[in-house]
Amino acid sequence: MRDTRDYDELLEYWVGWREVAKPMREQYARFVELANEGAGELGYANVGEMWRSAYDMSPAEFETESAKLWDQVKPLYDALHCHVRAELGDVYGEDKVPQDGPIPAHLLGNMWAQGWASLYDLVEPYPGVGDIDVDSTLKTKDFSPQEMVRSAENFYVSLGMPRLPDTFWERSMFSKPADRDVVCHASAWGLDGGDDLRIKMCINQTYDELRVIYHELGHNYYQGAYKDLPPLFQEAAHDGFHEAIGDTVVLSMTPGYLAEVGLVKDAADDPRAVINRQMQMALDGIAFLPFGKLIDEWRWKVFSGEITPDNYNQSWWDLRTKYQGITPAVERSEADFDPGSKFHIPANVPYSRYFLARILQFQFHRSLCQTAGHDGELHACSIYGSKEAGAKFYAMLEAGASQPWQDTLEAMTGQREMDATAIIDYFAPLMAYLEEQNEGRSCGW
Ligand code: X8Z
Ligand code: ZN
Repeated sequence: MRDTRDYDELLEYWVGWREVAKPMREQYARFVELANEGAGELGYANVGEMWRSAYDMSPAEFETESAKLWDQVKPLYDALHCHVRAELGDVYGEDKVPQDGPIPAHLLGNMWAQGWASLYDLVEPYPGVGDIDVDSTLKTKDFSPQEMVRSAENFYVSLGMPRLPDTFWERSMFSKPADRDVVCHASAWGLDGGDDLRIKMCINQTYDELRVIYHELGHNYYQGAYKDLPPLFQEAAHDGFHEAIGDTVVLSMTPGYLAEVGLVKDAADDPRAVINRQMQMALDGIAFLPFGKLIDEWRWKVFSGEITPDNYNQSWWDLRTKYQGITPAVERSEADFDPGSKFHIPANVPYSRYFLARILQFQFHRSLCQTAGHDGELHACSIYGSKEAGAKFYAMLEAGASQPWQDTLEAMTGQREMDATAIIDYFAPLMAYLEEQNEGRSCGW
């Protein structure tokens, strides 16, 4: 789906992937009953309430908090949506991509339309300006999975953090085994009280996957840092922090850093290259935000009983359209179970964490860049090699869950609240570009 631009071929993959989810429907409904029973025994009204209780505030306050963050970033998403829809209209025709409605969900270069980075070639603002094509370096230099993981480890080590233990290299799974089925969805493990760190992943030679490796190691470094705390504190400040560690490091993978470690040829000193790079990042991080928000909104309602099995699929698509402005290109019905096609639903992994992380990472980055003594615009900052930033970062990891997350956030950033101003400021150059491009277009769906 990353590579092809054939409407029908994409649709075939999109539909096929969702066939496997259909038989999950009944089992999922039963699972919801059982999980709620368990949550009830622990004193919660339902699983959704239990999940929303993990943020040192009431479940209702958490809902308000995440709605507030979404309101802050929505204008940026809407501007990106408008521009991408226009470009897709040129590629596929406005009969296929109507310019006043939601985008067909299979055209965004990703099975779930959750990250649009592979559409970059269609929307590259200034063709050819600045080399940010890490994909091609990984292929021409034929990076092995181990080398890609080593590159991520080296970043953390440059901050003064320890090397990963030998057992990490011996026991992790980096490649898809040929002889058996495995869950390929990337994960990081802190076993044996945090002494046995591993990742499990089927690594491909792409920039997307390189970023996932940096992300996973963020989990491992957290697990290694809090391992000596009492067991109840061996956790992140909240789960969004766990997801944000590696993502924060990814923000330091600037063209300057990538050139320094040989992943791109050279970093262009050109304002147009900044816009290109920001577009590449926004297709990943900004496109993701509504998706990150809606997954748990659907589950909160499922667990509370507001959404019932007879409207599982309809309510799913209502949210997908409301937040992401996308729509299925073929009719869906309650014989389908499209939520089941996304790993975290059957695996029952809470998802708000990723939404929070995509906002927190910029807050962390802003403060670490300050500590690193970065002078100039935030998007040009890489904390690579900064022992000062590394020490501050590691102190946050070592604190684990030993205090309310607001205290941890304050120690790190001086702020007690999650706040999207850092991500908005970061993307100000791209926002100006998008507004210019969207002039005269009618945005929205
Ligand atoms: O599931 C993940 C990680 C494992 S913690 C690979 N992510 C979400 C996803 O793939 O849907 C990272 C970004 C969002
Ligand atoms: Zn993760």
